[in-house]
Amino acid sequence: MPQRLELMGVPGSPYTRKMLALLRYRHIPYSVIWAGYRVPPEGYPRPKVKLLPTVFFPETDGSLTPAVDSTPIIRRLEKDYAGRAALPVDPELQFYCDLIEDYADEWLTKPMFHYRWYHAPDRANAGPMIAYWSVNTSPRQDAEAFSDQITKTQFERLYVVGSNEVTARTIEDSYIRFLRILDVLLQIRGYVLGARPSAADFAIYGQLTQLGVIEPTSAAIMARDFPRVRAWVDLVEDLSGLKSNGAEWFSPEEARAALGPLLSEIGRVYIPFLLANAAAAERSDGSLSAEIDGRTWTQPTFPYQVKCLEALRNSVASLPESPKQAVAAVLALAGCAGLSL
Ligand SMILES: N[C@@H](CCC(=O)N[C@@H](CS)C(=O)NCC(=O)O)C(=O)O
Repeated sequence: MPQRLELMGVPGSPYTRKMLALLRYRHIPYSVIWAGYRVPPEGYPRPKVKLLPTVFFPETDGSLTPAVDSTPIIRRLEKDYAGRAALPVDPELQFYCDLIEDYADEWLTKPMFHYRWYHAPDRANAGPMIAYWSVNTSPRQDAEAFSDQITKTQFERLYVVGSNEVTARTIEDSYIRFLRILDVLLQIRGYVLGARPSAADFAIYGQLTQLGVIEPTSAAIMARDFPRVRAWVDLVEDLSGLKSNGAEWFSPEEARAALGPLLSEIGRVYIPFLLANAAAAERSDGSLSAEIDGRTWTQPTFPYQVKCLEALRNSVASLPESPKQAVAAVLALAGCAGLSL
């Protein structure tokens, strides 16, 4: 029996939910360690960077190797486990999967963090949830104290994702536009890249498990105006029973037609942000200021997202000639030309 993969995470972590749904779909045996304080249990190795989820890979000598960052972990699992792949084989579709997964992980997480901590009713909801996700048996007094502390800390960290009075409208408008685009896209074949789920679907699902379920303000918008998307979140929770036989990906031609609106949305908000972030890092500026969606966007420079831009550019550059030309045309049309050097 293959040893079960062990994953440490919390229900309130969009990336934890992304990974759990992917493991279920791919029939990869796993155990989840609910660890609120991101501290591995006794006897487990600590990852270099404390991030949730942390996946513990079993080594042949019985030891465990901790890994963080869902994107490279998913690509390792594609190699380690056969069948029910979550990455398309076609190089052009694989690029769209890389781009949309990154947009969900790095931009959609801005509305997720914003809607959790910006508005008072959402803050009042999130604090206690995090307290009881961490220690569900916690005496009420302790939970309230932890809730107050984490609420204060996270509220004061809103600027890290760029959430402030000026950008609040930019963030909230981008969330609603995304839901409208996803609602239309899902009608075509049920998932973002065809009739079977991809890493991009699980990344989107991860953020929507919070935006559409936990945060009252964003969840109310999704339930009222986009019930299809709200229902989709529950379906993707567990796709272990989904029969993948014959369920096909879009052809490159179908993908170009279907993904236009989503790629334009990525070109409208995420790519301008990525380029401004990389330029600020290049200048060793501690913060970036850019125009996004007609409003000023200011936030601290984010080194990890400089790597995201590099990875996306490498993903374009490593495409075979003919898909590369097709992708370059699609990116230019969508305002994402900054990805193809
Ligand atoms: N790129 C990482 C992001 C993981 C991440 O940021 N996780 C959050 C919880 S959702 C975390 O651990 N944040 C650490 C912190 O808030 O300091 C992934 O895809 O796994």
